[in-house]
Amino acid sequence: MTNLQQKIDYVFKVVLIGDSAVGKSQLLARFARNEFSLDSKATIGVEFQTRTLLIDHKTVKAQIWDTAGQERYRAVTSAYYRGAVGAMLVYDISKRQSFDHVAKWLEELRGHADKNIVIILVGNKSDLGSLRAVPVEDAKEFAERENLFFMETSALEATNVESAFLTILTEIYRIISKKALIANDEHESGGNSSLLTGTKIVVPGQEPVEPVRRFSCCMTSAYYRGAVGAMLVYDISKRQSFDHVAKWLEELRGHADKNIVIILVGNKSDLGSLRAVPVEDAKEFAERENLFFMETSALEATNVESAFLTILTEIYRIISKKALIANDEHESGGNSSLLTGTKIVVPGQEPVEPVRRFSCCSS
Ligand SMILES: Nc1nc2c(ncn2[C@@H]2O[C@H](COP(=O)(O)OP(=O)(O)OP(=O)(O)O)[C@@H](O)[C@H]2O)c(=O)[nH]1
Ligand SMILES: [Mg+2]
Repeated sequence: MTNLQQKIDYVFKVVLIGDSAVGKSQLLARFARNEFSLDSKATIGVEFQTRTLLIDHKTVKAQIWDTAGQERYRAVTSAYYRGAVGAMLVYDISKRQSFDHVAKWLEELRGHADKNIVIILVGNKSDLGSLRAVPVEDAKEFAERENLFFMETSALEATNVESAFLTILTEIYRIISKKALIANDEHESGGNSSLLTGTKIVVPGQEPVEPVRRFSCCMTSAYYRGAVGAMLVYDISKRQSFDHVAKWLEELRGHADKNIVIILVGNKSDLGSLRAVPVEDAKEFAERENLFFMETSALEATNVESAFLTILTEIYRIISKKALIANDEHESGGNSSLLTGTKIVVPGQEPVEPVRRFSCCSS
């Protein structure tokens, strides 16, 4: 089976947090690509990498999110934590301060993430034993008190990195597979679920045997969580795909932020001779439902750029207008009616914005 054909059973979002320079990005580089760099640059904004692995004969795609430990580079609103089912809280065993800040990071995490999120405390740079400033016992004790997994790692020597990630992923899998029977979309919607659900990916021809979902099409609300834009696509040469648009829209509106920007896209405009959906029908529908609309051809590269730019520009317009009233309090809870996205901070262009609720963590 090639990678492209691989069936993915679950996607688990895991976030990395902890002070700057403790090695978050290098732990991720080691886990995702088996790479390590000594002159790793401080992370700016948000990045993520994925690795697909097998757990209990299921294909799990780990989507690991990494952000800056430095406050001024952090892009973190609650959007960073939204949908996360696991977290790796990293300190540097040779930097006492990075361990002293762990409680603050945990507070931030618990304030923003799903309450059942699986957390592992990681003491990185175990290769620097001679410079140790945090006794293993202190960290163990803290982890036990706070009910966290705990492990010391070295991204440099590739010690326990695999093991640390596998510990969270396996625990997430254990919880989710146990809860699969009681999980349903009603519990999940709202983004504040007490169920740890992850994202179950349904691949055509490989539908899992499970209770019928509210919409026979598609996915769980985890897919929509945090989305600020949506492209609803049909095929202009397949009437049925247009007839289903209303169903997709209903699902979208039932799961996503109410201010999500939506564009209806009639794709395969190159197949004009096989047209089964008149432009007018689609335009009318889009107007009635207050959607943007465009016909595209991915094959001929017609309007594709334009369609994506239409949503992105509209999202930007709304967000920049709302920036003045948006704040973390509104966002937290994941049920915000504000379209907030994730603010990415670019070096040399730090935004002037109110000090965040947690001043913790970077020196
Ligand atoms: N000795 C040693 N150095 C490490 C290890 N992991 C990371 N480093 C080094 O520590 C420095 C910081 O690593 P990063 O991964 O960039 O740190 P970070 O936590 O992502 O920092 P921010 O992006 O600023 O939050 C780099 O020079 C890395 O090479 C490790 O296991 N052992
Ligand atoms: Mg980093």
